[in-house]
Amino acid sequence: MRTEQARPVRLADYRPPDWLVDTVDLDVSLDPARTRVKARLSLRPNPAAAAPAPVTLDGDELTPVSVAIDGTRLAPEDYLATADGLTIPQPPSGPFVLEIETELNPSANTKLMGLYRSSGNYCTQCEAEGFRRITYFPDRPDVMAVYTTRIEAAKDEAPVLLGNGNPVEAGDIPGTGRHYAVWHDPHPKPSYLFALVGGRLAARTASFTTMSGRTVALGVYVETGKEDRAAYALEALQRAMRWDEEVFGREYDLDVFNIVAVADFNMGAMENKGLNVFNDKYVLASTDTATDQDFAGIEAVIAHEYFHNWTGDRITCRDWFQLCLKEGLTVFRDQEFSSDMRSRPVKRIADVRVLRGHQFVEDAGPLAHPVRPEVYREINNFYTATVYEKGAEVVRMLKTLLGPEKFRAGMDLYFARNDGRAATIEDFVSCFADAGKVDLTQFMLWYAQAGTPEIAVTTTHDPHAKTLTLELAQMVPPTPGQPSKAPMAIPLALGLVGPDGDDLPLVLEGHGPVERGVIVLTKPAETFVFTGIAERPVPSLGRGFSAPVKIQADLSSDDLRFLAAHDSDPFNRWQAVQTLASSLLIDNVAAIRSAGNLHHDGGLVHALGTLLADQTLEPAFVAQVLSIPSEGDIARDLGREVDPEAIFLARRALRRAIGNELAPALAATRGRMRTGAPYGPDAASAGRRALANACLDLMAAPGGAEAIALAAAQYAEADNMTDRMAALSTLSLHPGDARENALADFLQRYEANPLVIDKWLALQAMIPEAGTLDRVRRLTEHSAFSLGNPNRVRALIGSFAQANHTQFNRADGAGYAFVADIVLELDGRNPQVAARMMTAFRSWRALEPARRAKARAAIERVGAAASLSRDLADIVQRSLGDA
Ligand code: B3K
Ligand code: ZN
Repeated sequence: MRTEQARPVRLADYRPPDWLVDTVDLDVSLDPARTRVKARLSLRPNPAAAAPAPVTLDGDELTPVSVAIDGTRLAPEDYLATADGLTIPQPPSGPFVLEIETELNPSANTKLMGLYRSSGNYCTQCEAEGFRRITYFPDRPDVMAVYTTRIEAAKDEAPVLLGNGNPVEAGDIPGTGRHYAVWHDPHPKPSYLFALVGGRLAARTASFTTMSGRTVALGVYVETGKEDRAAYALEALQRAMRWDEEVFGREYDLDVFNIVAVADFNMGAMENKGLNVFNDKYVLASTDTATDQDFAGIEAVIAHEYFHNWTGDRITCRDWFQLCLKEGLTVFRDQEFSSDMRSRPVKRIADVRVLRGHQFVEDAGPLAHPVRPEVYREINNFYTATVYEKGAEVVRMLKTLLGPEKFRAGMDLYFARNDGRAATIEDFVSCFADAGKVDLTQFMLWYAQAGTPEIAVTTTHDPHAKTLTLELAQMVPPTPGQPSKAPMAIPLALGLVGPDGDDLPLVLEGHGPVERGVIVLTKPAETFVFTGIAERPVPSLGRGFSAPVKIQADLSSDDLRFLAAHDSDPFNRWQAVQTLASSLLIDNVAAIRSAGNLHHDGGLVHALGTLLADQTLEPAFVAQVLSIPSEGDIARDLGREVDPEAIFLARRALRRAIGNELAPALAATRGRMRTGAPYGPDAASAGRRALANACLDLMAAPGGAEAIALAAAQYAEADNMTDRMAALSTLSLHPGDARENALADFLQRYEANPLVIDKWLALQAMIPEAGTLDRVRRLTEHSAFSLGNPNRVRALIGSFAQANHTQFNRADGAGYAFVADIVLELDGRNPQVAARMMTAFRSWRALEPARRAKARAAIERVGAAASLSRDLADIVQRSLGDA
């Protein structure tokens, strides 16, 4: 095999399909190595297309068996079938029925795209282009058809057979040991939403009564024996279904909704119509196997996939450039759901941490791309933080600009106008322009321009005129293929906090009161004058993180401490502490690099102490405040000349200072938070655990024997995974017997549970010590590890490459070389996962010169390998592309 030459696909080249498919009848006879697929497609020429055209269908690694038109088998000269396509040069001029038979080997499918096996069970993954690995098809989302699927299998191998839509019929095939089931999905859908499952599975079931009184049978299917860990997922599904009715007016539309959890899955989960297939990481949970974070993740992903039923399935994407149409919107919806189920401010802080930690980083490097890309070589590489998380921010900005009522009206209009369609971003945004009677032309730049806008703010108070003047300048940095940018429409939610801590009325000179506290920047530079301001207030800018931008304001440390104590916006209270910590850390990184003395910020530690002592605050919020900027945050704020070792040392010094200076307060708070109540995964008790464990971690930061012993005791005595894992994570930062004993104990306790062992792999991969690379190398040989399972790879290799800044970026380059070797090995087996691992190099240009050269060499070595998948080649080429 040679490196696959990928032709770029461009949005500008979009053409409607030549042929439409009205119905698809599939007959799939499952067999480990020889699965037979008979597809019966009713085709008709697309009235919207040009002249009569040949039929060209996509395929990928297919073995054709036969082709027939209207019941007559085609002679070999009448068609061309290869592994990757089927062409019928002279099809009938009108509608016809095309029958195709293919043969597949699901057991040999290590790419986990198309039909494959996981723990012996059969399952499918078709998004983005996996259906073409099952049968020849116009595998593009604007071809929507009604599917009927007959699945047949050996009864002992696959007693459970599931498909999209509603069950129609099932029965035995006498004398063969085989049985079948027929499923019919009345809703036209694109091929990427097709799914089938067959296997030895057990279900937890429930029913849901929709807002109009219909009954839906719900099932969460897991590998037999794991059903007691599926209860939380099922409850989360019921909550999500109710919430979508209440908040978006969206009702479910089939008689059944099934979820199947599988152990081998390339991503989190998949929204196939009526049959969601999940990575079991986002289904299985119990008190002693899952952390609070796992429970929250399950709730969010279950909801996300369910919400796709309307935003993705009923209204799908015209083409893959429109991916954010369903993903950004559905992430926004799941964020809102979690906010309503849990704490809104804490959820917002957590989401912004993720956005900055992944999307801002992506936006600042060679893989930056717009929320709606204009070109791709491999679409699977565009399921990114930009499309998902920044895409969600863009939807959120629409809500901020329009206000909640008009936003809801815009959503209603979107559903009404586009139900059953394959839509575009223009279709979406025009609904908000119409419902809100606003011009969103400039707003569309959020979809087209990559890069994180930067806003510089200067404030001037004039006590005589009683005005506060904000001068704002915006700049969008250049990104690959986009050297210069136009100014964006940026909603900036703000407040002016008066000396007593209360918000002052916002009245704009020449305009009057500011509606909902939101001003909109549209020009490169502009000035806003607020009137009636007698005393100098402290501006609180970008409240609730109203836009995905970086704000550089001329606020003093005193101002920031004031906001930390008084801002009515909890997000900006948290942000004020982060900003204070970040500037100290950046100073100290410079000090370390020039062998100077470290600075101390007593004011910052005091501010933390005040927040810690404030018992009116939500514990989960205080936990977020205590969690100072990560190494990744500091690297991103620096943006250049990144020296991960200096960053680590500066951060460790601050954590030690906090741990030392606030020791009694931390211990007291931890004591208060540990109520001894039995474990429950609810947000309030999770928040108490988060705060208790944040305290423990800081208490142990200075490395004192007493605190380490406390962590060891918590590890040993914990009655839930959250507390046990938190203690282990604290211990992992302190070399010694306590750590090694706990790690050994953990393996022994949870050996039989791969999802729990993933935590053990990940934690060790993140230890910031020189010995870690050897440890990770040894772990790749461990029986608990397998390159064939994406969860194991992400836990061990992903954590090392993406979350261990000092060791992946070892000065000797050995971390880079190791990851490059693994990526090359993985690529032959699972290109999607290999490409994902390779994105760990995406910030290489920001490194200091010595590391930069070593990282570049590793990327170039991967690029020079004899045969690369299209997925990996694309990441390598773009990583090395012009800055
Ligand atoms: N739509 C899927 C992701 C598919 C990824 C294909 N490479 C899950 C989701 O976003 O809900
Ligand atoms: Zn999604």
